[in-house]
Amino acid sequence: MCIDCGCAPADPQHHDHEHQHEHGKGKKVSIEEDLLAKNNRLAMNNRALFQQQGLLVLNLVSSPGSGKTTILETTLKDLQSELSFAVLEGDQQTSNDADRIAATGVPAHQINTGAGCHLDAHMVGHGVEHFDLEKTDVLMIENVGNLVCPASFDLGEDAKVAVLSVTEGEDKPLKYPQMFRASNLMLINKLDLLPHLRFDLEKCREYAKRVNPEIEIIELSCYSGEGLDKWYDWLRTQLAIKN
Ligand SMILES: Nc1nc2c(ncn2[C@@H]2O[C@H](COP(=O)(O)OP(=O)(O)O)[C@@H](O)[C@H]2O)c(=O)[nH]1
Ligand SMILES: [Mg+2]
Repeated sequence: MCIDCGCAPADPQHHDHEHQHEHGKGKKVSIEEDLLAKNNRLAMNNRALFQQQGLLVLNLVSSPGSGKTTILETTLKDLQSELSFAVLEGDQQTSNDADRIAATGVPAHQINTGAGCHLDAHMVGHGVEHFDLEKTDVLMIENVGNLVCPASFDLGEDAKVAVLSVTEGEDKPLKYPQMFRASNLMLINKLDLLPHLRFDLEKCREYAKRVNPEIEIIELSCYSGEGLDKWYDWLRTQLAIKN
């Protein structure tokens, strides 16, 4: 486990950095393996529960400010008459995002991770105790904002959805390959800002496919509404596959 951030990243460079600490290599690696093995067991339990309830579960991951909460707010407003949602909000501190979601009328629960840089399966297992899963079609999980730690932690979700906004630069899939490899879908958000930037959409798509040839890509803007219909169709398709 990383002393600095409390997570178990899969990045070998991160491990090299750890080895400069006083702990022995073997011991550190085995603590990481235990942590991830325990998380994977709990994620399996979550997945079994979600399966039993016919629940579609999406885990939204991104750097801070790419638009996860805005995408959720927009999606809930547009689709809540068609589907029943519940939302788990992960953040280190504050209940700001859960408050924003609750304002749409959808059940929301905030999980504060404190110093932790990601949600884990244990937190999610307890978080869903706040919802009536029998009456829920889709559980949305907004993970803590960063493109590193959440990649290593299975929450029992059906898919990770990586949100990348055009203000972040097209090279991010190459810089954070673990995250884009672990994700089933990449949403490129804030398309409305493209005229003001030098973001290369074509390159971004190519970089994402280079690290994960299977990844699906949808471009959208919560402000202009462009591309939202494709995201909603993707969501409906996932639900149909599940049930
Ligand atoms: N221009 C533009 N801004 C957006 C869009 N979506 C979100 N934002 C803004 O980006 C900022 C961060 O959004 P937020 O949803 O809080 O990001 P999060 O940290 O990933 O949850 C807010 O000021 C949003 O209004 C979009 O499609 N276009
Ligand atoms: Mg947010």
